[in-house]
Amino acid sequence: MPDDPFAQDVLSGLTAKDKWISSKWLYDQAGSQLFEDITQTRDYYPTRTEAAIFRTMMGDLADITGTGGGVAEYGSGASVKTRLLIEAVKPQLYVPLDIAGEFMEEAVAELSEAYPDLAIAPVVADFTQPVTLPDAFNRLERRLGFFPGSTIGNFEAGKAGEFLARVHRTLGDGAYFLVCADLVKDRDVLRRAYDDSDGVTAAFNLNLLTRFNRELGADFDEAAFHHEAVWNEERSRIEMHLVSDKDQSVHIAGQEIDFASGEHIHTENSHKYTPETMREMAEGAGWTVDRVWTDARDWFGVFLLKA
Ligand code: SAH
Ligand code: AVI
Repeated sequence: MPDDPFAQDVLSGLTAKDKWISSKWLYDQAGSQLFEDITQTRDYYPTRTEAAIFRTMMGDLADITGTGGGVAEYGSGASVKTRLLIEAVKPQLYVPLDIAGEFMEEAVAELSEAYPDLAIAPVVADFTQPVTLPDAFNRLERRLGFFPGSTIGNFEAGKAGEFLARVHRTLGDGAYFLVCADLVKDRDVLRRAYDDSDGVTAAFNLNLLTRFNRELGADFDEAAFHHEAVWNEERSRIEMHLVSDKDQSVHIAGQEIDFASGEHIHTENSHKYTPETMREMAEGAGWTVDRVWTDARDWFGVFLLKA
């Protein structure tokens, strides 16, 4: 087995009986940009629904949490919606945290230009593991965690609760955590959002194979796989898969992997919650639910948790 965690994860996922890859590996430089492109498609409703909720509630949030403290954002990506939060809660320190370091660096450069007085201390880390926030953040009296985008949905159901408990320990007593989750809705709306008519989500998913070729010396033919999005009713989640169009063998990190025609690589879960299932999970992880904001259609929920 190679030392690199990416190579190890990919090899163990592709040699499993049911092939799978953790969705955290979708975010290389190209994948991070493709996600931003998804947010601009007509079919992907979560980002614009969430941003519309933010525009209505950020003033109330600032009244509750106070201003001038620290904000730590998990999976910050391009930090676009963060601006609405920064302008309302006026933090003195912003800690973006992401696995995609280079993409985050570019986002930080743009934010520094827009907010020259804001101190920014980026952390490159994998939040499926324990993470350490900078001392300068931990020392602040007002600490607010921020987890937008419904990225909580990308954890396995049990792992999302474990993550919330870990963040509770990391942020500490008296902290707040603003967690945003996409809610259960009509399955056709969901399916379209994950198989958009512009093909951007398909490109985002297939980019994983391009990444394997570039970073792991693999020889995937991207044209011999296609993107599929399926709603799993029992588990309340949209799943992304890459499906092999034929019997084929692929080489990766010194191993040969066989694919039967129609065989799947499961590449992402996107769980959809209800206000009740989110509350239950947050309380199980030691949080109190302070406020919940949704849109008029109840498509998306913004949950303010208090430690
Ligand atoms: N917060 C932004 C981006 C969401 S996309 C928004 O709401 O639009 C998900 C982000 O989480 C990406 O930037 C991705 O790189 C990051 N991410 C995914 N898995 C991660 C992990 N395990 N650890 C840290 N960051 C992760
Ligand atoms: C980042 N995450 C919340 C997105 C989602 O909706 O699960 C990633 C994504 N996958 C396909 N489209 C968008």
